[in-house]
Amino acid sequence: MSGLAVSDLDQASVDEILARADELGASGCWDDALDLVSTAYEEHSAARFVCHLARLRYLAGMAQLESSKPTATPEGVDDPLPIGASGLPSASLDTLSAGTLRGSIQRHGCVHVPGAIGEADVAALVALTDQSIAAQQRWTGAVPAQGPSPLWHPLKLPKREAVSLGRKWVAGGGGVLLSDAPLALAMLLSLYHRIGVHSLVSDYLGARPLLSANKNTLRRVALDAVGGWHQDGAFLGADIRAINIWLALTPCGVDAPGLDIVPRRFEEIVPTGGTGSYFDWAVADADVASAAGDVGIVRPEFGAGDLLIFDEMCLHRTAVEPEMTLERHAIESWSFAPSAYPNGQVPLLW
Ligand SMILES: O=C(O)CCC(=O)C(=O)O
Repeated sequence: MSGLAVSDLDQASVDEILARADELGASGCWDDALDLVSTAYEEHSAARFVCHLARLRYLAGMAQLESSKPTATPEGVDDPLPIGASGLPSASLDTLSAGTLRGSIQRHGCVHVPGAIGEADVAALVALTDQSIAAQQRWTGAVPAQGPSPLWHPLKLPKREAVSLGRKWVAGGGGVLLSDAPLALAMLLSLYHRIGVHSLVSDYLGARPLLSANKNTLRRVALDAVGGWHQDGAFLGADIRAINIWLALTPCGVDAPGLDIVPRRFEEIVPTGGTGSYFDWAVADADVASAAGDVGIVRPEFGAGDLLIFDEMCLHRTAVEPEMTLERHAIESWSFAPSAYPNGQVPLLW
């Protein structure tokens, strides 16, 4: 994906390409529509192309949900990966398969993939995160006067869906929804395609994934962040098929907020809202300690470019301590099988 270059196309030519993409979408050819607009962006850098891509992914996601047929949960489960230096099952991306991912999640709740993303891509994503946060902070609630910005352009949605995104809450926590940061979204998805994350997630879910606009976030976690223990299944609901690709963009876990994890499988949601829990969906420390038992809690030291892959049953929290001195950048990216998609989430075709 190209950056913030100035486009060589006039508005009428952009209009024409976008109209053609909308026609393709209306006739059900969503991939052709997405290809047409991403190629046009590659060639001409017009901001409206990359902004329209996010909207096309939403429309395609809705169409996919409407037509999706039940698909069985895939069954291949291999032995869990060995525990690595982080205290979690670990593998390189090219040796990780859906079977070992399943086996490791079913035993230890997650998989750590050190150094999955190279330095140049990490640096580009950190820059895009900072620029998208800055663009969002300039937001007054009005439509930007200069037209759509590829850094921050709120995805246009019906009111109920727009409200469900909780944009102000996400911004208050130092985040930007990826669906509102079209250039970062396009770059991340193209990167994940190129390095095999898309096919790993598809194999794991047994279907082409739908992202959730609510649960795909660029984050710059501040030192005063609140880290409530939780399982995402506590608010995503039961009977879903989900996977989160969490990407550390800066080193974290020692000087910057990382993640605390209970590295065991939970078949149930651990009781929430106990004494001292910050949110009603959060788990109190005492309940975490008894749920963790002998397995205990792991606070890995993540490097920039590491992935942590986990599902909705993994018990985790943002790990933050008064001694920490640095902010942390990361991207949270939840995907779901269309036939087991959670209620109330806004779909984006991946
Ligand atoms: O990045 C964080 O600190 C929190 C991430 C998280 O809770 C998640 O990805 O589900």
